[in-house]
Amino acid sequence: MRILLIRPPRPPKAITIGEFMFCEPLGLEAVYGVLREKHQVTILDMMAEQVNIEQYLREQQPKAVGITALCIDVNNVLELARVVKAIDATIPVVVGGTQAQVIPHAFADPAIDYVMHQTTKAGLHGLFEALALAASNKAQTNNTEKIPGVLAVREGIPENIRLQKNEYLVPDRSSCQQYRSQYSYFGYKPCALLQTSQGCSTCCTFCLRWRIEGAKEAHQDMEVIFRQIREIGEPSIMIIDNDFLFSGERLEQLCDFLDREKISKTFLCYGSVQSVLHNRKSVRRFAKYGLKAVLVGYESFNPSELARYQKKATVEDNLEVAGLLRQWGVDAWASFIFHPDWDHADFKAFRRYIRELRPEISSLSPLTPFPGLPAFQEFEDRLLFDVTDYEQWSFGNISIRPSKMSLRAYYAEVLLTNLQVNFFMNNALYLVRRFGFLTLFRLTAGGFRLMLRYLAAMWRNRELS
Ligand code: B12
Ligand code: SF4
Repeated sequence: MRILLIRPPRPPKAITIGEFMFCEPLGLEAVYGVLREKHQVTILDMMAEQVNIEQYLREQQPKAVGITALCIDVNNVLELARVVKAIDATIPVVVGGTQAQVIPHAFADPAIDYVMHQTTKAGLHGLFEALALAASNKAQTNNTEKIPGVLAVREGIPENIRLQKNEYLVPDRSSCQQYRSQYSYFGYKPCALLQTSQGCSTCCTFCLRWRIEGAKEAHQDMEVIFRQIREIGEPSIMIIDNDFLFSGERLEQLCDFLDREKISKTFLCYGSVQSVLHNRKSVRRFAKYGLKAVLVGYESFNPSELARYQKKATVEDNLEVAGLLRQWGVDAWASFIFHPDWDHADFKAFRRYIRELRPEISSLSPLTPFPGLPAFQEFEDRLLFDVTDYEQWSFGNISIRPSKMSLRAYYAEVLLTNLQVNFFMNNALYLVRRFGFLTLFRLTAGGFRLMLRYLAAMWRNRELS
């Protein structure tokens, strides 16, 4: 069967990091890797390629369409599904991805046929074989209720669906060959993504990762990872595990492999403060084998906030790790969360702290209490928009009414902090030295567009102030 898998275009209003970069659609590549065993599959990445979708569908004539979705994509997905149905109402539309997993109800729409809320190899084959059979018999598919992870929209989506972890599926990166030169991670372009484990046992109250991937780390066999590294053509790889520095033993195995096979690549990864402290020797060795930047989730400058988020590191640990990484020639990129209970003094203290920490790049997001997370209950009565206002749930938007100042004043503080960080602290000299002028220009332009989106959001929300 001819299957078209689509990543929707960037939503017009959402405040996202997409202003700076976007990466390969790893989930769709994983689905492709399974389905191409039995079907003819194509990926259309609408973040990378602008197409007239009606014309494209007429030319490609898919017999089934699969669309991947994050929360911010819901409206785009529904719109795409309606276009598919307008062209040929018999083409089944299947939605998968994070949003299908965490809020499948978002896709209870006549234009959607199936929602895959848990993705496994067996489920993918089960569903698409049933669809292929129905297409060849020109009949409706009736026998999907026993397929694991599949919800048939016409039968209604039950209220209390248990969130279940997806199977680790090896992505087929050749599926996006025509787009690969566009995928980047901050200044690293082209850059591939790699996942070596799932889950996180830290279970921070504001984070979806442990809900999506499980509250316990599940590591993939290193041989599976080595095979992928051998195949990746890009000079840079971003490892997307919650904390790739977690196991000294695995770091050593990776370094041995890179040494043995004489592979020279740049590696970026997420890493925790505690892992750097525990595995100093191995992290330092990894730096010699290509580790160039660690994205550290510092989250706050305030000890009581760190405890409330269930972060195990202290403010002092944060400073020590920033120093160690710098000493080893590894950039410490920082991510922080703006808490809705900050007052003007907190914002000032935060800007002071970040100057002391001196991260080469910082990403800042307002606390977002996504439905289903412990933080949601805590802030439910202070939400500024509805749960179904999907595009707003970008993790870049201010979603909780501030308690210590007006919304307008809070927006101004967020803007000022973003301005300082993006244009003064994410220092231009560093960006030019590391990546060259073009990248500086690309990231600065992204910073401007992000500012404009904040200003537009501020304007839209003016009546809430
Ligand atoms: C790496 C990552 C990024 C990277 C790379 C993303 C990219 N490809 O461009 C960067 C940093 C660029 C990024 C950006 C953003 N991200 Co992000 N990201 C992640 C992270 C850590 C891993 C995602 C991943 O690749 N997982 C591995 C793949 C294999 O899993 P998967 O996509 O879920 O796919 C599986 C199934 O869902 C299924 N599947 C996927 N698609 C389909 C389609 C069909 C038809 C079917 C049947 C099945 C299926 O197949 C796979 C099988 O295992 C997740 C957290 C997490 N652990 O999930 C957050 C996460 C997905 N991101 C999130 C968000 C909000 C964003 C941003 C909007 C943030 C912002 N403000 O800018 C942007 C939007 C980017 C965009 N539209 O592409 C949220 C999504 C919340 C939600 N409910 O949707 C998450 C969960 C993190 C969080 N904050 O909680 N992100
Ligand atoms: S913020 Fe990081 S440490 Fe906390 S649960 Fe999420 S992935 Fe784990």
